[in-house]
Amino acid sequence: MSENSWWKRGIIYQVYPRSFYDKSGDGIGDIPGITEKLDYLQWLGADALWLSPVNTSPMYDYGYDISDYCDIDPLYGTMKDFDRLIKEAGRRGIRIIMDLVINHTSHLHQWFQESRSSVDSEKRDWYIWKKGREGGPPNNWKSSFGGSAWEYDRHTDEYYLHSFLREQPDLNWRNRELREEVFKMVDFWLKKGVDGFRLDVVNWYVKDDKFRDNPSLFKFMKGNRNKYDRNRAESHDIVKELRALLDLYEDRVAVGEVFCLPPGDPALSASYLGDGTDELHMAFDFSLMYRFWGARRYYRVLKKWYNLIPGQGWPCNVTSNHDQPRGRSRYMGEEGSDARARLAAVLLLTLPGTPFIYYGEELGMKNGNLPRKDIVDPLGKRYWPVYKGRDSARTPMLWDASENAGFSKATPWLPVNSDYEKINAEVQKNDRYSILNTYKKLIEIRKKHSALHLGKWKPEIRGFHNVLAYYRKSEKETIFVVLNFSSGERKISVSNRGQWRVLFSTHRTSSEHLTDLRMTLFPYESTVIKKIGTL
Ligand code: ISL
Repeated sequence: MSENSWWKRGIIYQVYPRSFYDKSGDGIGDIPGITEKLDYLQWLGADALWLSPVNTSPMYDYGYDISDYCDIDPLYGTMKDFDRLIKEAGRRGIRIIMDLVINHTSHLHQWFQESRSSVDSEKRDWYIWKKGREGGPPNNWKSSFGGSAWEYDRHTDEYYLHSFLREQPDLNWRNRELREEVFKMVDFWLKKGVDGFRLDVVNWYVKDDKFRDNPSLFKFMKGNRNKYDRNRAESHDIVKELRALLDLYEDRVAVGEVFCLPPGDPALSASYLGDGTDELHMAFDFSLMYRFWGARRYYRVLKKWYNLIPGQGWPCNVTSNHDQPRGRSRYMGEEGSDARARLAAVLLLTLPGTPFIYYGEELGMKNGNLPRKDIVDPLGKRYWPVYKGRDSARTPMLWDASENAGFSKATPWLPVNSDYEKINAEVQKNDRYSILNTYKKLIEIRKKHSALHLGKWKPEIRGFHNVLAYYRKSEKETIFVVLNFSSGERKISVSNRGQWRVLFSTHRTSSEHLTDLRMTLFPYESTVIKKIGTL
């Protein structure tokens, strides 16, 4: 792992395949559709695509329930289509990262079918089976998607564990044979040339071997609520083994989804980086995603996060994904939302750590506004209207102003956002000041300047009066980033005499030179400037 690893310099773009581009004309995005849009992704500057699952699946959880790890779901195409995607992406310098969903499989996976068939099945122990307790489930563990985590199976009079839907039985990671089989599958994809994996709920793999009840008292205290069904120390051993496998290949990457309740626990996320060389290359921390808008709040979260990253470890940053409301809608305040989306882009792309961009985020795409009848996410169906589920963040990518936003010739699986005539890639490509061009420009600048992708982070204004400012410094360069989170003007005065040139700004032109960092910031201004000489 060198300073120069591609994933340290680069930008990773998350594609939700169902919603990206429909080539086959059935209303559902597909792999040939992704291949078709590679030129756009290259133009934007994506270095890698993380694909949400494309493996065979009955789609109870839209692909996060896999029934065949070594094949592609026919809805998305064929293995040949996938091979072609890798090849075509490679030609454009774009790598492919797959979603590795190995906490659980689909209930239709052959392994589970066998496991369920009899208590004597060779694969019985590949899943987690237990006898009931006092006429009920074995313990008090809850499914993250509602109800008990145990499903009674009449056939053998035992319960199986499912941390999510009952159609997603949890694998038993304590079983050596199962482990080996999963690693073989991982190796299969590595040999095929995928550049890495995003590990779904990596901190949930191993469960308590005594199946103790989770504490019900103080259950809302961090870590306590899921004391026995998640975050067990043994999950780290599995991550280490996976890392060792990846290290047999050149420059492959593993990024883990570390999910806990309440969400965002930087210490837990950072713990999955091990000593920085022996576990994950990167781990998501969802703290930024769950904070309300504000410079001080963001500063605190970031400071904590960076302090926890081990010496040789590497952070990453994420502000949107397929499980949460879109950043643009979360930042709130209609009047300021465009400006806030821009500021969020500058923040994401000037911070230390690999930026992850969720498809459509680069357009400032908003949440879809879906009526009950259009909801398909099992979570939305179950909890409507208290929680409407995740569909609103998964509506089709907005390509242009034509029918269905250019996503598909058929009726899309989720309705297209109603503002698609204004917010779409084509319109924004032609507008120098669009959010899309903001992303493109910032990505370009980040890659060009070592200070931005490799440099140290030195906070200068720590969120007071809603302004955040920091230096990024490498041996060769000093860059200053200033972000005004407020809707009012703000004056800053930082003493650093020298000649500064504007690299990017929401309000200033690149011909503007400054001799000091005394500025009156416009509402929501974000500016990136580089030191070009001393006075
Ligand atoms: O989506 C959530 C609620 O809004 C989260 O609790 C989510 O369950 C958690 O982030 C784990 O997510 C991952 O695993 C799930 C899958 O449904 C999600 O899409 C995936 O990102 C089960 O595989």
